Amino acid sequence: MQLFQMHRGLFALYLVLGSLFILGGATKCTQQSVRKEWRSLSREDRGHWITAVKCLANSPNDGVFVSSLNPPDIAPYNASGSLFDDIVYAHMNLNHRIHWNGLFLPWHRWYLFLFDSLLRSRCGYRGPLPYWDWTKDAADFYESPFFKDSDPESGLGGWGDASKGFRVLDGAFSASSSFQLSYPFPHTLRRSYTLIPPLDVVFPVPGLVWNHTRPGNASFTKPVVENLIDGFVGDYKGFQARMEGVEGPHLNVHFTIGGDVAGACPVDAPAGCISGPTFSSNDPLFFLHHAMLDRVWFKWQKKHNLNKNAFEGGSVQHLENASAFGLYPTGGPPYLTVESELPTVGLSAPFIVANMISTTEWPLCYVYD
Ligand SMILES: [Cu+2]
Repeated sequence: MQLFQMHRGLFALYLVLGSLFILGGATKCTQQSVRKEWRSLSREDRGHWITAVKCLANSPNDGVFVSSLNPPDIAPYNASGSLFDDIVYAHMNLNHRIHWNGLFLPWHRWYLFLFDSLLRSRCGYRGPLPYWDWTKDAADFYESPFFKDSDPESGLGGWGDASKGFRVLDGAFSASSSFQLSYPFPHTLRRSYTLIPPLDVVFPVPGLVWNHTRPGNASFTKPVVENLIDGFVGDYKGFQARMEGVEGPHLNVHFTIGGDVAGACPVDAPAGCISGPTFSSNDPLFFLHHAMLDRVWFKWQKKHNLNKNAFEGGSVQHLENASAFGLYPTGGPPYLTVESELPTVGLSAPFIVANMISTTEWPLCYVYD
């Protein structure tokens, strides 16, 4: 309990210092960390990352979470959840403010930064932040060796067992491991491979036309990513809309994996469980997937001077029908600027969009290999 109080005190101090740094603008990077592809990490480092993630899932939360939106379609906050659960709940609570509007890319960049910072400060992780280059697995996603690492210490595990509600039974995050989830109800990790994600069910925008025969993995091949990085010169809105939209890699990786990372309630879920992108960060794969999306943004930013500091987008998502979504795929008015604040629900010092544009400037200080 004493330790817990001390953490809270330190955290409050951190919040104050963080704010001062932002106001003063005097902080510089002392070094640049290099984020690496999961499979280029040593087995030891993969094990260390997984151990740190499980440590967050077995650490008490800091009692600093502050609700921002309180949307009616999510489970109530669980004050006795773990620190990992608090991170998941931040994504649930803010769902409508951070998807299909201008905050999508900068907010998820902050979210990864927060997760990585906590892995280090609370659970002693010292290795590189891993990303997952799913273009290497797109050709035969189901059979990819990526999903066949069953090592109980360093393996991410594979597909869930259909006869057991798609619970993952192998790898370090298996049902019998210490990795237990709270939201939207207590359960263990699930993955449910889906060749052609039913986008009209999982992304219900009335009137939206999509191709019912197109496998999800067609949306995250190497040529798709190359087109994203090479295209949309100076067109931030076009770049984000393509990445986040129905034909882009963001949704399709989430929904091809299925289960928790798709925010899908299982058939045996208690009443009141509502599917949506909310609890998708339950699966640690979420962070590897979003690090890859972040890397694609990083590469696009480096590709052209006009991309480097590009940012635009609305603050309000428009999923009410296809024509509104077509008009405002990255949000409608009021419009955001780089001075707009990122909602951090008390989990870190406040940041603005401008803090998340350049990865090589404070507070981020990283590059991708
Ligand atoms: Cu998200």
